[in-house]
Amino acid sequence: MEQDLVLSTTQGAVRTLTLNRPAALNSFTGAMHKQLLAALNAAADEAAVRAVVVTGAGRGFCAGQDLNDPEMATADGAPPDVGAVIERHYAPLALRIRSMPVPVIAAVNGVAAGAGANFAFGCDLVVAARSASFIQAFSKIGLIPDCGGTWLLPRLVGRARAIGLAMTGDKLPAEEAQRIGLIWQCVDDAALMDSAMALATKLAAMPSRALADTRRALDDAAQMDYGQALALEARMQGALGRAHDFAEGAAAFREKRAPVFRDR
Ligand code: T3D
Repeated sequence: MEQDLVLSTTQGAVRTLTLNRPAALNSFTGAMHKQLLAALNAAADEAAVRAVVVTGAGRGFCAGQDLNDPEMATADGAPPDVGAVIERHYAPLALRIRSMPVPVIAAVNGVAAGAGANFAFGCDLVVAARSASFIQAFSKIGLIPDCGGTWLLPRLVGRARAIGLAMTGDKLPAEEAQRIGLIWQCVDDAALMDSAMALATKLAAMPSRALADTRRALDDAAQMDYGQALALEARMQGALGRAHDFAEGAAAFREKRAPVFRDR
């Protein structure tokens, strides 16, 4: 029987996905990648799901690639094709997170290392327990940041900090990660899941399509000059302006009532 390497629960409009290999700090195997991608696709396809929380079982969030995964072994003892593993698993995961039709919140309950850290940073908002930490572990084993790290880190914290974190591989405590703007919020350990759920519930009641387009506009604008970004805003705003949620939001404001959004 296939093991549940990713647990899926739903509370209201919030889907929580829990990485579930606690004995190996939820490090990624090929099998866990497949289950995670399937779970994200399922959440994306269900209209009733309006926010996703990802977290880890046990004391860790995710320790990156499982360095013992049989998928990394080659029959003749030759070096593994790490690039192929990235293309097969990490790039699709990073792109899936960034194209979700609803906000994705990482609730980082413990150490997030290597691709586990960059998987979290690729999410829309990162809430971390005070005891959690982030490690760009790649340099210690002769690799470069992956799972989007080379793109995400300098954009989140600037080149000086990005290269410092990536080259040293030093552990960055959650409080410091919040202080330098790498994550959204650091909270007491006991408050982690309540804080993440409160944030997810708030976002789930908001206009999902506009939130997903906000992510897309910020990502796309980062590659553009000012004029191109203004044109992008006009194009996207034009489409949103014709959609249900804008009419509903504006009507609800005028009528002094709570809006009911449905676009996705
Ligand atoms: O194909 C590719 O490789 C390309 C993709 C690369 C992406 C990457 O993510 S590369 C980076 C891979 N990750 C790492 O190098 C991190 C390795 N882990 C650590 O450095 C430490 O475990 C931590 C700093 C994350 C946590 O340290 P600590 O002292 O809290 O825990 P621990 O005792 O080291 O780990 C607990 C258990 O988890 C332990 O198992 P055991 O001895 O109790 O049976 C340990 O072996 C296991 N574990 C932790 N990380 C991994 C792992 N097992 C396999 N792979 C891991 N990455």
